[in-house]
Amino acid sequence: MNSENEKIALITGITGQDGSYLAEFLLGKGYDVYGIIRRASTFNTSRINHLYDNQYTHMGGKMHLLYGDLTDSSCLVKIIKEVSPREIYNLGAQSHVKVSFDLSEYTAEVDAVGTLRILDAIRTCGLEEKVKFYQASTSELYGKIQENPQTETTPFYPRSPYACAKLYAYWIVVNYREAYNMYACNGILFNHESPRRGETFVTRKITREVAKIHLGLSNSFSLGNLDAQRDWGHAKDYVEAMWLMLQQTSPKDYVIASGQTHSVREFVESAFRYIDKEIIWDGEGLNEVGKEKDTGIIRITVDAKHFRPTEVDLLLGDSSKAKQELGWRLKVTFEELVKDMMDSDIQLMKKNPLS
Ligand code: NDP
Ligand code: GDR
Repeated sequence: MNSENEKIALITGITGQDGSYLAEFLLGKGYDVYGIIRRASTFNTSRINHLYDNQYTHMGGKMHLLYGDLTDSSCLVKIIKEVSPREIYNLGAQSHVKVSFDLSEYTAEVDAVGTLRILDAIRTCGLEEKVKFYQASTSELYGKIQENPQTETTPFYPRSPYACAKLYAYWIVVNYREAYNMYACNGILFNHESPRRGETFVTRKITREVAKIHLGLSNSFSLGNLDAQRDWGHAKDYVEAMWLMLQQTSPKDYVIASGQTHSVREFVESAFRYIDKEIIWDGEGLNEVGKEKDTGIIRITVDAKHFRPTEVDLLLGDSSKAKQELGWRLKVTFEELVKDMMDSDIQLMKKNPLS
């Protein structure tokens, strides 16, 4: 099936933040999009329902969902054989850094061996010369920072089971590119967020909590390390970079980042500024508390349960290579990102205050 059409993409992790934006982007470019979804006890397609239920996409036969899992080699072979994609975007992962300390073996199964499984499935189907492969690599590879800002040549020093698994995935992509001449790229993406970001990542946790405070539904919440610094961009901008990497004449690895870094504390301040409140900070480490400047009613506490056994203190990426070779540009600024997430969470909380 599909052997003549060049615009066929297969996405693992289509139900996630990036998968949903990438599916939208590719459908907009006229692709047939196939997505692998996991069986779950409840619906897990809320981020893509608007695409799947849309008469111009699903009903037009452009969007297809198939059950599968990165831990199951035979299903990957079957899907790739059936779909015969021209581009594969491997976004599926156990993507939470802190959770990876609790689920270390599973994280390795999905994020490391899962990548190997999909590369081998491409070869088993004899498609290594036809398929272009994108791997969702990460700035977490840099971990304990060796140089600032980080580029494609900065040494890696992973600091979590998640990052160690992604390190294996990074190198197996490079190895298969060199060994089998496959068109396979690593996008080393720095943190990117959006209103569709999972609720347990720090930016979304903050925008949800500040939205509740704005609507009078809460007056406190807790965080972990306020000093961690991240290079945050908008997911919509970053999925375009994934596609651009697969449209080149030769496969390479690229850093995608905003080129600015902000602490978790600064993200909190920015979210409160959006609702016209100022937070003042007092104390240090586990004693640190943020309070609303005028009344002190709002309190943000630091709780040890959110700390990681090993932390990545600072990330700051340099995307010069992507700008020069891919023509990629960041469109959404840090302040616009916070605004987009705050607007969306305020609307969501108004509709469903218990969410
Ligand atoms: P999400 O956590 O939002 O989405 C992860 C996706 O992977 C979900 O669709 C999830 O399915 C799927 N998945 C999880 N386990 C499996 C499995 N065993 N088999 C198949 N699919 C599975 O992540 P993001 O969208 O934020 O990130 C996409 C990718 O990019 C990930 O690989 C992540 O590690 C990487 N990355 C993300 C960055 C970011 O800042 N967002 C930065 C750099 C890299 P389900 O919905 O069923 O749980
Ligand atoms: P990260 O994202 O680990 O960078 O991985 P996350 O938002 O989880 O943490 C960012 C930083 O915030 C600190 N932090 C907290 N984090 C969470 N989740 N919850 C808290 O309450 C909290 N308080 C402080 C963390 O310690 C950390 O320093 C994300 C994921 O999307 C990965 O899949 C991806 O590879 C990287 O980004 C790039």
